[in-house]
Amino acid sequence: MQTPSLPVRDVSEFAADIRESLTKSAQRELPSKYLYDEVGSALFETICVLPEYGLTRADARLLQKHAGEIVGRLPGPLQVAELGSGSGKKTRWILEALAKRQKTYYYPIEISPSALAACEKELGQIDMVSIVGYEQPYLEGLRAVVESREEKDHLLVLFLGSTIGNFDRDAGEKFLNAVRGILRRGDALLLGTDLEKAVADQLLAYDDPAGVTAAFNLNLLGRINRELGADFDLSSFRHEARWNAKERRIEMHLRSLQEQTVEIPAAGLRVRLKEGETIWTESSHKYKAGDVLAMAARTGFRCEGQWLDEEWPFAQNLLIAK
Ligand code: AVJ
Repeated sequence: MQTPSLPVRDVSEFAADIRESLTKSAQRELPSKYLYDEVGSALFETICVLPEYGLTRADARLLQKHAGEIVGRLPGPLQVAELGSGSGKKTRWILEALAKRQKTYYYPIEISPSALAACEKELGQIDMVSIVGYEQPYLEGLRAVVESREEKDHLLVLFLGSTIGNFDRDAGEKFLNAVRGILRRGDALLLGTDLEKAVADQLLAYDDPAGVTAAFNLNLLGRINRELGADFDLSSFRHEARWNAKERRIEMHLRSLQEQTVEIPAAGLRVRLKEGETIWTESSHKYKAGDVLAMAARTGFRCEGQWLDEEWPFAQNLLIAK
């Protein structure tokens, strides 16, 4: 049986989210999770190889270097779930380290069907590893994984790439709390966090000279055009990256270059944008190594290990549910 690539339920949820965020009065917004359609996911993969964007390479380096030690600190038999699998490339190091000692189940949890497919393709051939993908939001997927596990199994949850940085700080903490609530005592969470660095470097990472990040950001409007029948003129917007010093985060915005009206039929919406007004599309919070430890302690975890990259400030944090 063929499943439709875009179930009706998703279109209306997408439309409702766009409607709510785009009509906020003080500052219009769009939810960053919608950046990753097929085009957005491909552009993000390109961002990850840009010299200015060191985050993904730092994340991968740490995993490559320390995967043996990380899994060695955890009791078996161990199953692996991942929140937002992305392409799955970095996860290979963990799965290969684990496959040396046991047969391993890997459960990527990912709302983007194209990312899930890429991940299954990338990791499908590892000996001793079986993949079962969950096309669901993070917490729902994690609940489903936990319900299906056997009594003897321990769980390692991967939340890599500093995806947590997309949450506002208190929402991020709430999210860790919710993850903890789903886990059993002794289960583990491997959390990747991008650390604060020189502001100029951070800005360049989100506003690269080749314009890949600009295209990634603008594609969100293209996606709304394609899926909700909207008429955004992408050339009437400009990508902008800002460092918000108070909140210690990079913000991506799309600035309207002129006064304009946009129709979004499937959301039943007409939006009037002023010249110079921005739509806020993403936040990437940056951390200090100590922030993560404090956050872990407040959300029911203890830190079993923290590994820092030497080239690009980034931390891999191994947290154990208390
Ligand atoms: C995948 C959320 C970690 O915030 O750095 C990259 C996404 N946005 N360039 C990030 C992103 C612009 C990325 N995360």
